[in-house]
Amino acid sequence: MINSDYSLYLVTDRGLLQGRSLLEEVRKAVKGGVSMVQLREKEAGSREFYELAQALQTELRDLGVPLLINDRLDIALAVDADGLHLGQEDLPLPVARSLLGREKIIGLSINKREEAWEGEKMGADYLGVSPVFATPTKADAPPATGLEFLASLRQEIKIPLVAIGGINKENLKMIKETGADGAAVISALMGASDIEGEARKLRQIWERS
Ligand code: TZP
Ligand code: MG
Repeated sequence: MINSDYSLYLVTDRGLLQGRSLLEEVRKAVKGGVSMVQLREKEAGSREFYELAQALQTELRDLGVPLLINDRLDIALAVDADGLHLGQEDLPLPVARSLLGREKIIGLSINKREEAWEGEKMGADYLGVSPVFATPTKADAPPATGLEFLASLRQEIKIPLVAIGGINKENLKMIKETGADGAAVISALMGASDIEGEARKLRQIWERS
């Protein structure tokens, strides 16, 4: 059984690393308190994506931290990743489930109440509420849902909710207070020169809120 701790969820973007090594930065982030990692590399070709996924999966399995693959079911299967994260435009969740099986984690991005209900009904393991705040990191993101949406969803949805979009040290406490199970971040960690220190700060805020 995979340990599903969504509390501090790192989503990768090598574009923000300014030449730093992805593997090394992820290792440091985990040391600082990241509990889950999603490989999301929009610019990578299939071969490169596969090689990154393989290297990360080997590393993270040793550290006991799950690796999810963004969008690419084939890559998730090829490296026996712990799970897959799907958007509304990606493969239908039931199709991914039938190929990955019950044991793997499948997450779904949602921006609307109906998408959340449907995701829960289809058997998602968690929902990525996206984006909670406006963010420059994802240019094609739908409008921000805001905190009230997240809090109200918490009353209706039983599966874990992970907030994403514009989350940082200043607003993490408010995310926790909605009852969300976790916060996913890209720039707050991938853009930090001391990723381990930043992860530790976010972890502390989460634990103390
Ligand atoms: N999906 C919704 S918002 C987002 C994704 C991938 C980007 C989140 O990045 P950041 O830098 O944490 O706002
Ligand atoms: Mg996608």
